[in-house]
This record gives sequence, C-alpha cells and structure tokens, in this order.
Amino acid sequence: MDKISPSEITPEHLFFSRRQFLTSIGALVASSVLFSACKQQDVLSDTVTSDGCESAYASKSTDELGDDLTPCQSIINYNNFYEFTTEKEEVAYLARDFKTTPWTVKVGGLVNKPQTFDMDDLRRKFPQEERIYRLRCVEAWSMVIPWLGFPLAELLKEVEPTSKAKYVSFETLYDPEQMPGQNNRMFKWPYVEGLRLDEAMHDLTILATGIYGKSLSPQSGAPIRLVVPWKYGFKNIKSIVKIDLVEEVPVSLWMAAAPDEYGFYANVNPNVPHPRWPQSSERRIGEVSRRKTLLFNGYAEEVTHLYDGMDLRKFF
Ligand SMILES: Nc1nc2c(c(=O)[nH]1)N[C@H]1C(S)=C(S)[C@@H](COP(=O)(O)O)O[C@H]1N2
Ligand SMILES: [Mo]
Repeated sequence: MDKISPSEITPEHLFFSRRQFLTSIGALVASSVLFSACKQQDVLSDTVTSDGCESAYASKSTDELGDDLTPCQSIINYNNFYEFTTEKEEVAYLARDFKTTPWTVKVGGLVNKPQTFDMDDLRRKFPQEERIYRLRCVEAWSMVIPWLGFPLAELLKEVEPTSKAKYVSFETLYDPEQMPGQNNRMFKWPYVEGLRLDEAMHDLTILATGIYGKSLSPQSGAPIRLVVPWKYGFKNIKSIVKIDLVEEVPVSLWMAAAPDEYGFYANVNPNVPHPRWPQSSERRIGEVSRRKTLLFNGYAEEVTHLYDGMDLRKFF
C-alpha cells in the first residue's frame, strides 16, 4: 500500500510545524492566539445551512466537569469523515444527500444469535438516552457533545457472544458512489474500527443515533455511530453497517495506514505524544486558549481498571 505523507493524514501537522517555526523566532504566544481565532471563525462561518440546530435540545448546559457544551452548529460543521473529504468544514456539504434510510446493521461473527437490525428495530428495542461526553480528536481539538444513544452492551447481549469472542470489529458503509472520499487510494476502505470485548461492554460505550435531541446528520455519522469517550475520536466509527464478534484483534483503517502512529487502544493519554505532535494539551472548539488534556479524557476513574498491568506507552 502507498505510504501516506504526514500532511495528508492530518492538517494539524501544518499547525504544529508552523507553531514550531514561530516558536523559534520567539512568537509562540502571538501565533497560537491568532491561529485559534482564525480557526474559530472557520467553525462559525455560515458556509453550511443549519441542520435542525434551531430546535437543539440538551438537558444540561455543561458536562460533569462543568465544561460548556459545544454549540450544535460547531458540532455539525466541523467534522472528520474521510469517506467524504479530509476537509473538516466541507464534510457537511458533501454529505448532505447521503442516504441513510433504509439502513441495516448486521451483527454476527462469534455469537449464538446473529441478527440484522434495521434502524427502527434498534430504536424500538433500545431506549435512547442522553450522554454528555467530551470528544478528543487525536489531532488535539475537542468538543463536548450531548449524544443520544444506547449502550453497545445492550445490543451485544442480544446476540450472545460466544466464549471465543475476544474483540468487536465495526465497519462503515462502503459506497464510493455516495462517498467520494472512498476513491482515495491512500486508505483501505471500508473504515474499520475495533474494541476489546470488555471495552465494548463498558457502560460508557454507546451507539449514538442523535445529537442535541435530534437524529444524527450525515456528517456526524448517521444513522448510527460508535462513541467511546475515553479514546481518541478516530475510534468513534461512523455510519456503521456491520458489527462482528471476533477472536483476533481487528486491524483498523488507521492501524493499516500508519501503524507507528495509530495503535489499537488509542486511549487518550497526555503523557504519550503522537510521533509528530504533543498530546498534553488540546484546543476546545470555541475557546481561545488551549487546555490540558486529561488522562483517559477525564474518564480515568471509570476505565483505568480495564488496563491494569498494561504498559500504556507500549499499548498505545
Ligand atoms: N467512518 C468514519 N468514521 C470516523 C471518521 C472517518 O473519517 N470515517 N473520522 C473519525 C475521527 S478522526 C473523529 S475525530 C470523529 C469525528 O466525529 P465528528 O465529526 O462527529 O466530530 O469521527 C471518527 N469516525
Ligand atoms: Mo480524529
């Protein structure tokens, strides 16, 4: 497979190399303030028509740490969804006609009761609840998002994993006619992600079907996507059509594309820099100054036990 050059994997690379350059001429503070201000303008500019944000609903205005929710318009106009484009501010437009009905999710592999669910089945069977989570992209920006969804564990219990099942693998729809980015030969499509079975069964892990009290828009991974809040954003695979219980560790799209940079675990860890930039701080969308990144994205109390005895530097 073709090797990817750093700048193609993430535009954030440009940010850091530019910042390093400016640091060397002693203008660090000025440059990061300028950069943040200009990014914010990008996020808020009205290049995309609003997508139901007028009637956005959330039960609270902050997460459990007291951090403000990211505005609905920012959440749906600044996206990573490489099936459409690598340009975050163009995803919403390019995905506007993405067809998400009918839609089925086929759940199988090492299970006693393989099943194909359509979205109505899923909505009827599993009550949708609100979960306010921080989302921390590996590129070092973050948001606070009020999701609607249900625990992945509920779905997995329904299909009864066998004792052989050790991991869960997820796949996004493959449809290059609708998703022009899938013609990008730099990546091996479809997008694949995976979790260890105990991570998948953890109560924080959800399948999300909505944001701010409304169904997901295409750019956010409609009609159903994974949300695992203590891991980097790329684990949160969008527009899922297939879930398999498997014995071997799944190879994600990112592991295949750049194995030295993206591991299977991808737990948010401020102490383990990405090979090309630090992970100790992040830019919260809508804020000017950077904030410190929290171990496990602030969910350490809930998830540290999953990794007892593991070297978090080695298992990145
Ligand atoms: N299928 C698919 N899922 C994906 C991605 C993608 O490109 N394709 N990008 C990931 C990355 S890098 C991040 S940060 C989050 C972004 O989710 P958001 O656009 O809803 O904020 O989705 C993740 N899920
Ligand atoms: Mo990301």
